Amino acid sequence: MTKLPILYSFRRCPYAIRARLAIKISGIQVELREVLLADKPKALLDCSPKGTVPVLVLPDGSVIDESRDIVLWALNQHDPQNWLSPRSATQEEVNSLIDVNDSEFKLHLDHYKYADRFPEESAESYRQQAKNFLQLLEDKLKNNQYLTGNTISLADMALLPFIRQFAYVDKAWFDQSQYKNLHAWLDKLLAEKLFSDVMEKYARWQPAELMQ
Ligand SMILES: N[C@@H](CCC(=O)N[C@@H](CS)C(=O)NCC(=O)O)C(=O)O
Repeated sequence: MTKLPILYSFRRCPYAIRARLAIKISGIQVELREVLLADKPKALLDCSPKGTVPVLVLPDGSVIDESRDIVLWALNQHDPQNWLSPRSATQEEVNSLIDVNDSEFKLHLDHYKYADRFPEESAESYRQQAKNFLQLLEDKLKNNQYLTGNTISLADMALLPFIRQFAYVDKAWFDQSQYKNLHAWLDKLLAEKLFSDVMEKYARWQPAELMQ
C-alpha cells in the first residue's frame, strides 16, 4: 500500500483549516490525524517539537510544520482554481495580507476571543483594535467579490478561518456591524462545499499501541 502524507490537525484551529482547504482543493490524499492540543501525541512532537498544528509528514520523512508552507506544498502540485496566481494581485500583495493577518490581526483576535484571560482591557476594546484590518478587507471587497479580485485566491482562503473565528466571537455584533461586504464574503465562502468538507469531524487519533 502506498504511504500517504500524514497531516496532524485540530479541527477548529484556523491554521489547520487553512492547510486543509489547500490540501482539499489540490486533490492530494492525506491521512488526517486529529489531535488534542492539550494532549499532543508523541509522534507529532517527535516530528515537530514546537508543538503547533498543522504538521505535514511526507512519506520520505520530511516535515512541513508551518501552515503557509503546507499550503504552498499542496498548491504547487495542483492548483485547479489558480489560488496562487490571481489575475489582479501580485504574490507580494497576497503575502502581505497573510502576514498582517497572522501577526497583528491574530493577536487582536486572541485578545478579543479570550478577553477574560486579558483583563487589562475589555472585549470591546480588543475588538476595536482589529478595526483597521477589518476595514482594509471591507474596502477590498467594495468593488470585488473576493479579496484580490473577482476570483478566489489564496488571500481569501488563508484569511477565511480567522475572519470566521472573529465573527463568531459575537455573531450578533458582527451581523449588524459596518462590515457588510466582509459579512457577505464570509457567508459566501462558508457556504461552499469545500468548507464543509474540511470541517468534517474526526475522532481523536491514537497510535496503534494505545488502541488495544
Ligand atoms: N505559525 C503556525 C501557527 C500554528 C498554531 O499556532 N497553531 C495553534 C493552534 S490554532 C497551535 O498548535 N498551538 C499550540 C498549542 O495550543 O499548544 C502555522 O502557521 O502553522
